[in-house]
Amino acid sequence: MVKASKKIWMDGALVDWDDATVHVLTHSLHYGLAPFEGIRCYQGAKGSAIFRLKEHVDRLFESAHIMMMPMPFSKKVVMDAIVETVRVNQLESCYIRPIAFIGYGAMGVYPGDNPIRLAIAAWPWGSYLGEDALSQGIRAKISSFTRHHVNVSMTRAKVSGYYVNSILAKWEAKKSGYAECILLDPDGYVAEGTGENVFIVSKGVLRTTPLTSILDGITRNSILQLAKAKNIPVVEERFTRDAMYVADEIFLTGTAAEVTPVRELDDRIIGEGKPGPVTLALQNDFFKIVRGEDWDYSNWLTPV
Ligand code: PPE
Repeated sequence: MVKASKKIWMDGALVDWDDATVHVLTHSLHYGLAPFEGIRCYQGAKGSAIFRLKEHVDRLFESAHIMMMPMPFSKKVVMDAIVETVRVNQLESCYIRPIAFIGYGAMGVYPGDNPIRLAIAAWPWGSYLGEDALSQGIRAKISSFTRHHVNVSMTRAKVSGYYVNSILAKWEAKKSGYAECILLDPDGYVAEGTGENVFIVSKGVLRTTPLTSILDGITRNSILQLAKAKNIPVVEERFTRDAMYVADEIFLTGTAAEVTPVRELDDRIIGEGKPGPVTLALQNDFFKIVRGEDWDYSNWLTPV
């Protein structure tokens, strides 16, 4: 159950949590076109700060642009509104969900000039993939569902409707007793998790899927930068599921999932069956940065 906070920002004003409702004929509810973001705010030594706010707002606007949805507010207004939403709710660390959607008006797939609306909610959200996921790693499977073909879904856009694919895959994984699954692209190469990007470490080289059939994850981008700063060789190229089976380490990245090690894939133990050294080093760097303990990356944080 989501833990309610006090206020939600809707179309330019803060309303009470319980009043943030929409009409049942809201266009996006029927046809799934709602660009959204997931952002985290962390409590650190110097107070709370939002991680890579600008990049998340840029991606929200890119998603809307891809979907031919003119955003009703400027980026500056949206960034300020996100900070304000965290502040009024007096949340020290939280997850922030801005969502743009097509409102009430015409029905039918052509949205015409229905209003474009924007809401921003924030609530406390702990570990995404279970209690010990970050420290022990998770058990994952390869999904029987295929990730979107790039000319069926615009995978660079983070849009609600695309998550039907993720929900189906997640159900299958959970029902089979796994914490998460990884989807392959239509050519059979590794794509991404239901809500995470995928990394493998093989013989000291860090590999991740290229941006062809996946969401351009902001955590992924952060990890790539951190790995380069550590002089870890990094390759962005396609790889197969069996390359994952024989990898020394696997981990998933995402705003919600943060940096989650994978200790088992399709019932095969990965590496030593526990988070590996490269994963742990990058995870450690990541958490230091989000908690404001690494000044080199203070420009990734927006104080609340
Ligand atoms: N791929 C997908 C499909 C995805 O949904 C996410 C984020 C990522 C990669 C990683 O992107 P980034 O957060 O920018 O590093 N998934 C969001 C939604 C999760 C949910 O269940 O809701 C998230 O992590 O906020």
